[in-house]
Amino acid sequence: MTLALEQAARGLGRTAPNPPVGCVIVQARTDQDGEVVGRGFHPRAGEPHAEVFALRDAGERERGAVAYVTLEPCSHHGRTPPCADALIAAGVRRVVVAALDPNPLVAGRGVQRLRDAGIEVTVGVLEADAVRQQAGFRSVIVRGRPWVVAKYAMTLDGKVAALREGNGAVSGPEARERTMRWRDELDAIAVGSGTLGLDDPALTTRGVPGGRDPRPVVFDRRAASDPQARAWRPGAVLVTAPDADAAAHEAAGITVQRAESLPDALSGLAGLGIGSVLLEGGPTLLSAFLAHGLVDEVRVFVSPKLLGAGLSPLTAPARPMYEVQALHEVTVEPLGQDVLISGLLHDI
Ligand code: AOF
Ligand code: ZN
Repeated sequence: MTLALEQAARGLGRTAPNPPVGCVIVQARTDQDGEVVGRGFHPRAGEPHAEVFALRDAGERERGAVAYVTLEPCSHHGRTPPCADALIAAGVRRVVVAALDPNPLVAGRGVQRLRDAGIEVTVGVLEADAVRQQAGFRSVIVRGRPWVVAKYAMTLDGKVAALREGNGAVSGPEARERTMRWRDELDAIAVGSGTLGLDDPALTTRGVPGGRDPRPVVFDRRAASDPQARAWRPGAVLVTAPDADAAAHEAAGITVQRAESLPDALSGLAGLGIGSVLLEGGPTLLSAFLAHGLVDEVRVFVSPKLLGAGLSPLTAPARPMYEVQALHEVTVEPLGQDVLISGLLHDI
């Protein structure tokens, strides 16, 4: 299943609104020993599912084999035919599934179909890892909004930027490399109008072999941002108020998403096929997301530097300590000179 999760990861950032899914086919010699005969992953919506690629890869060697799949094989005719049927026709003996498919069109029917055909099915192997990997897909189906990952880098005294000009990067090259990997893996990258105006960020993925750029999403209530800013490339989205004058952005070919509130805006993004969002700044936007309970995961780089007076990662008034939002499933990882601290605010 670990190999299947590695296969699935190759589709991260490319499959929305579908999930990233991986499949590995093993000819078992004994319970402890076997040979991987096929590998596959779902490359993008509209293309065949992971199981189909893995069966193709196995050639004729899948008969009597065990299939490891990170998501319950589908039972419905979508853009592609049911994978459960493909596995049955291929004559696999056993199917091991990491997580059930929350899609109401599948939701247990895939497993049932396999069992009805006499195939032994095990569910729940490395389930937590699979669910995390599929967070964007599952979030849209279960909650009607994308999975939001907030990311920032701060100094040892908790500042994300200086108050005056002369702002360089807070964190080092390893942290930057990690951020670029996340940009490659998440569907969209979001910033507020303040960050767009101050930094004119490109919001692209750089230095990742085979990498692709996330869809830029700019939260700009008044639609006052420069329509010529670097972030505006095909697929970019302007999120603005219902009555804002976005004529210049529309004329520039930018997708304009109008919403009354932040929660409505996020439902709108899900409707545009965005399952996961990397929220990269600034403090005003992050504070608004947190106030609405819309941040699911937090990834923070702490850099061994002291700045003194500067901008905090959050602008909103601090909550009283008894209401503080504590992360769970926290991990701490040294990255060069920096430390990456990550954790969840919500589960999926
Ligand atoms: C699988 N294996 O690799 C994936 C699955 O329109 P379709 O035919 O692509 O169906 C999309 C749905 O199929 C998607 O919403 C999810 O429920 C499931 N995705 N299932 O067996 C896969 N990507
Ligand atoms: Zn399928």
